[in-house]
Amino acid sequence: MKIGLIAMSGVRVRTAELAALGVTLPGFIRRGKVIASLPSLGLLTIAGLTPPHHEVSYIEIDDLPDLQSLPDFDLVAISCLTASVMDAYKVANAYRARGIRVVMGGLHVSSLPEEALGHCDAVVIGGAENAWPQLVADAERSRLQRCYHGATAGVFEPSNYARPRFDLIKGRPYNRATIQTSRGCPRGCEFCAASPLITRHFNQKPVGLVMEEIQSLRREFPEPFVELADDNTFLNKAWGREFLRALIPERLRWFTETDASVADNPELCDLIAESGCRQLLIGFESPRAADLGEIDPLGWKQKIASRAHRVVDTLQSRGVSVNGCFILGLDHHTPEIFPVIRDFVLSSGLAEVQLTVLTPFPGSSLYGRLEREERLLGRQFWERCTLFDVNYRPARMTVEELESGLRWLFTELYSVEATEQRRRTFARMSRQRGEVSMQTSLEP
Ligand code: B12
Repeated sequence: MKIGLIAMSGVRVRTAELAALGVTLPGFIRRGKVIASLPSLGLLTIAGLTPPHHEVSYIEIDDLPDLQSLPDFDLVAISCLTASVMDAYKVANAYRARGIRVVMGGLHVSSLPEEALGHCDAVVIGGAENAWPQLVADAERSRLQRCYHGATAGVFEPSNYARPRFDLIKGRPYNRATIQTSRGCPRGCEFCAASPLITRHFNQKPVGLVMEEIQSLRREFPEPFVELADDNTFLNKAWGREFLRALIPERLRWFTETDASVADNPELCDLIAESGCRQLLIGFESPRAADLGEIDPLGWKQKIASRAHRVVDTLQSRGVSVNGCFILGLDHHTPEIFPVIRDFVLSSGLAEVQLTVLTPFPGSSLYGRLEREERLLGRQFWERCTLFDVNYRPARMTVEELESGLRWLFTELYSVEATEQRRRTFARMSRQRGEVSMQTSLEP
């Protein structure tokens, strides 16, 4: 069969003023440009799971093209996130109108399979592992079922695992590529809409397998900038040390998301710096522990909130920049939170900052709670699930106050001056310890 793997790609923001602001704010637009060019690791993994006698093509769709111009296949597999699912449905409908079978999967589809089945022939709930090979065999015999369930445990065991097909993107102009070292996270954050939506367990890839993937990526992209597509890379500190020791000889530049507990482990931090890590993205969510109640049911983030400055200092003094993430519109937030976050960012010396609004993605615990509390603004607001558009009624401010506070904070923290100031502070912090890396930029 000829199988078309279609990724709904690109970054998205609906609120016009924010989109316009993004064009002029260097800190924001720089990160936007850098991340926007990532390929879909999910579909490259699916390509790896496909028996070799099938011909697979990998296509990305950012803005919807003329749907008649899309190439023909025997089977089309579409991957999308919530923000792009409505576009994905249009692509699916167009293919089905031509009599071409369409399969969908990913985080949104796994949360709302019935909705997706209104637009496609079959869905995979969960990861593609342990589902895709059967699905392809069924499609080959024209016996496609409506619903397949992927593995949620043992995802990286040999019976389920396949190496992503990086050869499919060879020569394309990506400025970075993703490798996944783990799937899932046990921290239980209420807003989480990442891989815990597709796996009930924390799955860790053996270090040897990660290194093989890095080698395989390097055959296509000799000097890659690697972004680890994990939710929380260094949950397991012993695994982390083993991985980083293996990574050092590779002399890679890399980035990942993890939690603040890395900073409790000086040896791990030394290895992170030594192995070429340019930046760690860490969710502080709010500077005040008291704000974190609802979103942190296990109390873990509340415990470390008072140590946030030390976390930044521990990593940045080693030359690893920290991208601190803050979520605006938590239930304890009043309009006073905006200057509080600005002051925290400035006083901590954070090299980079990510500001987003609380977003009820379907499938998340947050969505369930806000739905029960009748605080969701409308139904099927999927195109607004961008992390920048407000889709719910905040508890202690109006929607307008949240939107204007976000715009204010954007201009305060993503201006040329603020961005330069953060770079200088980071350079000073890393110099103080005599570390080598002055590189603050995520750009390869
Ligand atoms: C890389 C990445 C991107 C890349 C590439 C996305 C892509 N096409 O895969 C880019 C830069 C384009 C991107 C953009 C955005 N992203 Co993003 N991104 C990520 C990131 C960091 C890693 C995703 C990843 O590679 N996972 C690993 C792969 C292996 O997993 P997977 O894609 O889920 O695929 C598996 C299964 O889901 C399944 N599967 C997936 N697709 C399909 C399709 C079929 C047919 C089948 C059978 C199975 C299947 O099989 C795969 C293997 O098991 C995650 C955060 C994280 N830490 O995970 C956020 C994340 C996915 N992004 C997120 C968001 C919000 C966005 C944006 C809306 C941001 C914005 N404002 O623009 C946009 C939306 C883009 C769009 N067009 O929809 C949210 C998604 C929440 C949600 N439920 O929708 C996440 C979870 C981050 C977060 N803060 O919560 N993103």
